[in-house]
Amino acid sequence: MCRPLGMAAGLALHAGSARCARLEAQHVTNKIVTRLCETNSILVVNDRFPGQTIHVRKGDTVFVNVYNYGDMQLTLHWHGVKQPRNPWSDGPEYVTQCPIQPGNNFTYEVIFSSEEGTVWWHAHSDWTRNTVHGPIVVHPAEGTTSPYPQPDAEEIIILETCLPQMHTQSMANLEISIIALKDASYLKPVVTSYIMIGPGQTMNVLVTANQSLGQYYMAAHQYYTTDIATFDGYDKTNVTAILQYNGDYKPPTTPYYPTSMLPPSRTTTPELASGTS
Ligand SMILES: [Cu+2]
Repeated sequence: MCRPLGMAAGLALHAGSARCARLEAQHVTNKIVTRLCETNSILVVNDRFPGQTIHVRKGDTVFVNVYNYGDMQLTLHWHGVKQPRNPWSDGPEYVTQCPIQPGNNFTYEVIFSSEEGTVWWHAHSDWTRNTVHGPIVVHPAEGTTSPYPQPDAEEIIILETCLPQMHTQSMANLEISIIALKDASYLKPVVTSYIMIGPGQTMNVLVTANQSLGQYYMAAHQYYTTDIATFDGYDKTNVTAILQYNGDYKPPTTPYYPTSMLPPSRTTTPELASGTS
């Protein structure tokens, strides 16, 4: 028997017992958001941007009721969720369903089968995905644990972009182990000082806090896969955040910045070898 769960605290679901959860698309044209000095009215779900994190367990089946109170049609897609033999809840508009019209609702049956890690959900109609999206954290099934050391803390970092570009991200001197490269599939840990992530991709990484107490920048920039000279029409500002140690220390005047760890942008266009065939 399904019963609705409150969405304010996210979805807390347990393996073996399919329970209902409800997402509402509301106040679609009324949410005024200011980012980078620009104020706009945007489409949001449950009045939040980015959208809320949905927590599930591997093996869960989640029913999501979508109520479209906005003025644009949309669908929701569960990015990275394989949903074997369940295409009718996959979400691509005009492929497996018609868009949910304003004033209508639709219930998705989302089957979490083999995924474990972080994936995400997003709208799938025109540009609605720009603002209608959020993370999905698939926890290990009840009674099981992940094959990696349990971290002291967990954070979700979303890199927003309006460009279909790769990004590289680094955390000053902190060791990063990639444990899931794509769509919540575990892999043998890859130790690195930076990650390269593509549009729509999710990664699970373990960060080892092996530096002295202090504040450290994490930084990301776009990675250009063609002639960099052609990309001069927009802002290339790096995106940064500060990772801060707890404890008793005098913060540096400027947090450490991972300049040397971010690989340079460069063309990856294949070059023809000359003189050989
Ligand atoms: Cu997607």
